[in-house]
Amino acid sequence: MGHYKSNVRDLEFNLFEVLGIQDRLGKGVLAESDEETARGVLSELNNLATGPLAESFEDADRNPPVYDPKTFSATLPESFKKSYQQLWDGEWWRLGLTNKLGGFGLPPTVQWAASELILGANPALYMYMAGPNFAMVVDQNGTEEQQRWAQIMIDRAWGATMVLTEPDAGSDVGAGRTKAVKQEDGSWHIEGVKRFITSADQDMTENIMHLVLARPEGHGPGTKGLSLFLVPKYHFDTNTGELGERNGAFVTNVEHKMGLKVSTTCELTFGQHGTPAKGWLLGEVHNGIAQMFQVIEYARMMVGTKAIATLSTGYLNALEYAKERVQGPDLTQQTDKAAPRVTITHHPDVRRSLMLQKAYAEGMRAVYLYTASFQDQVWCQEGDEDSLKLAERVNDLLLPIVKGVGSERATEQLVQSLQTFGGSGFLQDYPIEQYIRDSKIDSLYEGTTAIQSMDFFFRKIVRDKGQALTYIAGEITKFIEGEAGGDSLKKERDLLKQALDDVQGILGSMIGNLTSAQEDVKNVYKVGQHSVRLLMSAGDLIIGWKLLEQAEIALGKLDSASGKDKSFYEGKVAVASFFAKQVLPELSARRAIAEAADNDLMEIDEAAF
Ligand code: ST9
Ligand code: FAD
Repeated sequence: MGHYKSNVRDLEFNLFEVLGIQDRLGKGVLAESDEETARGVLSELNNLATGPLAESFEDADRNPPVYDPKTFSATLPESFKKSYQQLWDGEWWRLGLTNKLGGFGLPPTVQWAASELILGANPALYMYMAGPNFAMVVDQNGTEEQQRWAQIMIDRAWGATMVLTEPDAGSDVGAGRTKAVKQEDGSWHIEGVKRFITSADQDMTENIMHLVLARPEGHGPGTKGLSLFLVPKYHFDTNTGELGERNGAFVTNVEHKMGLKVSTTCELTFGQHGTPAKGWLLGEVHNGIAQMFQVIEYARMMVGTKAIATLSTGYLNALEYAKERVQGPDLTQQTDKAAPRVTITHHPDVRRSLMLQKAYAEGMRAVYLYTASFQDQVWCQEGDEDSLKLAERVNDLLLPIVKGVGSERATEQLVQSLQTFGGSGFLQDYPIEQYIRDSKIDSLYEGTTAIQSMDFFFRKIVRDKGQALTYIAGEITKFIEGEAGGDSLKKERDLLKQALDDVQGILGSMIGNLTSAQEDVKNVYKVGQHSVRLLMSAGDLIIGWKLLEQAEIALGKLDSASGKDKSFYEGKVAVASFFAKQVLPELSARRAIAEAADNDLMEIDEAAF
């Protein structure tokens, strides 16, 4: 058996029993698909993920890519290339594409559920497969000529990258200094050094299209002065795609990392090795940061899903181990030295930890699929203009939760998965130590958690005038007032109500501080001190709500269920109740902290740290 333990049952529960996505299938852009197609995709991909894709996960970690500075090239391990080829040959890259570009005609909910399987089995494979998806952004924003390039990118299976970060411009993308100089033939010469660029070199595709942010000469400061350029590794015949001369974008280093080693993280140097780095302005318009955010939004969803996928397999590995590991007597017999030894699932603390891992793995899965359901509405262009706008806003509001909360909770709970293994978890005999190393990056790239929290508060709540948030709060209130789950979930609904009130309390105090910053600007520091607290608390609230919603559905099915299904539904009720009772009350303490905000922290002399 490989390392990857998937949870197709839970994916299907979310898609068909909770979200009811089958009602959307078979119509409009989804005309070609039905429930059977969607289930078939998950089942087929699950076989591939748990088998050939997972197979190279460990080998590619122990034998990472090799960089050759003489040729500016990176060579990937053979085992990994084999997995990639199988993924590519199965045409799974079509999953995320529109029908126009040759997609399977499945909605984002199914696309992301399927993505979880690849991301849990071997996440770097997914990232190297960015070419077709990035081509879609080129197609959507490009000139007629560039739309042809997008088709070439897909037809010829090219790789692609997103190129923002520089040594002095990480979170602060607008500090980027890479410049673009217009040429007489309409192209641009790009000059500068970018760093930490994922997949900027590999030996699996004949070409790589870099999507690069650079500042045209004379343009203003900040992100708004940046434009997006298409910079291919090799020039190509724009009619046939045949490769030509090498372009002047060279990988000048590949980083040595804590984890996710097979995913190359590259320094990418433009125009400094005797060959100009030629680029073409996307869509011939200077709108770089907005165009790049189309890629970023996709990538943030991907990073959150990757983290959650890893937590899920971490939990399921820990659960399997705990069911077999015998250690110590039952706590009720601790004084009896001759008492029989029990499996560690009998110990209250192990049960607590496993149930918390399950809560975050399944709760965050519910959140990312709920988020994707708003993407479904947009994908299908369902509803009037107002409801489409609302769907976009709600998706935008939830993205920092999927990415920021998903990655933070995965990191934290994977440490608990390792703990379940005792000392054995520390060994490379089990996959958990690699999971921890490989998933730590998720809270860092695509905007750190602090950046996600500021995006959540300033852009997705304040700038949105609370519209998306009001919708979510309304849905939670409806759930509570509708007495979902009847008497069986009464206590839990009360706890959810209190949690909603607490998050509103945290938010209220932050809005108050923001408003008072008009008189004393330093009050905005109080907002900055608590923005991650708000993000994590909103995450817990939505996880708690989604778990209870699942519990309500499970309660309705328990009577007629038997065997594995019965256990599955019992687990749904148990985990929701556990989370409501053991996690949600923590929000009251967090609220008290936020409401007592002061600026003492900001007054402390740096030397005193
Ligand atoms: C990175 C890559 O880290 C990591 C891994 C990559 C892997 C790639 C592979 C992808 C997978 C694909 C695989 C497909 C396979 C498919 C297979 C299927 C099975 N939303 O607030 P302002 C825009 S890359 C939307 O003033 P500042 C907006 O246009 C590096 N737009 O910002 C706005 O204008 P306006 C990642 C947004 O103060 C403008 O920006 N790096 C949003 O100038 C200015 O906004 C980062 O993420 C948004 N949320 O700049 C950087 N926010 O306001 C993190 C802004 O008029 N730093 N815009 O609408 C930040 O995000 C900063 O907050 C900042 C601040 C740069 C935006
Ligand atoms: P910094 O921005 O210097 O942040 C350092 C710390 O300060 C963080 O804790 C951060 O949260 C905090 N901080 C910074 N600014 C603020 C603020 N205003 N308020 C509060 N806290 C703040 N980039 C690409 O363009 N393309 C890629 O493909 C890509 N892939 C990557 C792959 C890997 C493995 C890595 C490590 C990075 C990758 N990146 C990529 C870059 C990545 O997006 C950045 O590392 C990330 O955005 C953070 O920037 P930084 O590392 O410069 O940290």
